[in-house]
Amino acid sequence: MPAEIISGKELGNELRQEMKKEVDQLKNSGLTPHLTVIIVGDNPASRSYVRGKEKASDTVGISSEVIELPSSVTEEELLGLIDQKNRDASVHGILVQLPLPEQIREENIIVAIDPAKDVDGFHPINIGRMMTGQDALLPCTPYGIITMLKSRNIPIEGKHAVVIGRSNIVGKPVGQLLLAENATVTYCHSKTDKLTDYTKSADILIAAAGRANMINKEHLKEGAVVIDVGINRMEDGSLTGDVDFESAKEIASYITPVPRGVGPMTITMLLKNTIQAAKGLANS
Ligand code: L34
Repeated sequence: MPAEIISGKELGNELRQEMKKEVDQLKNSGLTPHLTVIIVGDNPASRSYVRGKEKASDTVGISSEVIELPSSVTEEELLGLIDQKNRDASVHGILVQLPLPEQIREENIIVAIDPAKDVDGFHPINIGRMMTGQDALLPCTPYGIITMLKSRNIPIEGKHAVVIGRSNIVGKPVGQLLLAENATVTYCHSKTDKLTDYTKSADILIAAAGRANMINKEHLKEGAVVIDVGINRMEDGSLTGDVDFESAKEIASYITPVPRGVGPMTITMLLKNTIQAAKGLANS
């Protein structure tokens, strides 16, 4: 039986409808969640994602502003802007779209954002809180992945979850969230020897390496749940995941597509975090 497809687009839209109701209520009580998105330079992919965030905010009634800075901006100037937004009580969420130009050290930017406004969940304070099981703003992509699994009541406890990729924004934190759900977690990465030995025993496989079609049915155990985080732009302009979808769906029990899989969930969880930050619950 071919795999069931988990559409992040559909699930995201359902969740956004619920969020709209909550935002309406907050607005009635005088609180309009506000998100500030900062984008540096003119990377077309970043522009497209930021436009998606702006549109999605609008749909649920979150007020948003996008601040565009030239690629020549200095670290000092960017830090100055962040400081201003940290102090502005009408701003509940601050997001600096990554990647940043070379002259700016990403880690300096991430730690400059007030952890209570860090709707990306990238600040070491939020990462530390997440890892120790405390209230935290969670990184959007990992949070979206867990939400997709839960939406289908996919068991996590006691299962072998294999994460391919160890980035700070996806691989590392998604492994931590799966661990918190009592999975047995294995991290694989570009230096892993005999990758298939690990993937073959995965009940849940998270492909977040950024290599187009690197996973196919030969890597999978029958009935595996396959979450594809890759967004690889092909020469013809189309988007492809890290998973060969047509091959993998023959053997998986559940699979996420690219596009319309994890990407829209990343944006949906950003909205959720912005509402959370506006309510002041996280990090309080
Ligand atoms: N600070 N930087 C910061 N926060 C983030 O959460 C991100 N990310 C990643 C890149 N840099 C970031 C995103 O927003 C990746 N990412 C992201 C968000 C949304 C989508 C993809 C990546 C998305 O909506 N993807 C659509 C296709 C969009 C298209 O056609 O270009 C999809 O259906 O997968």
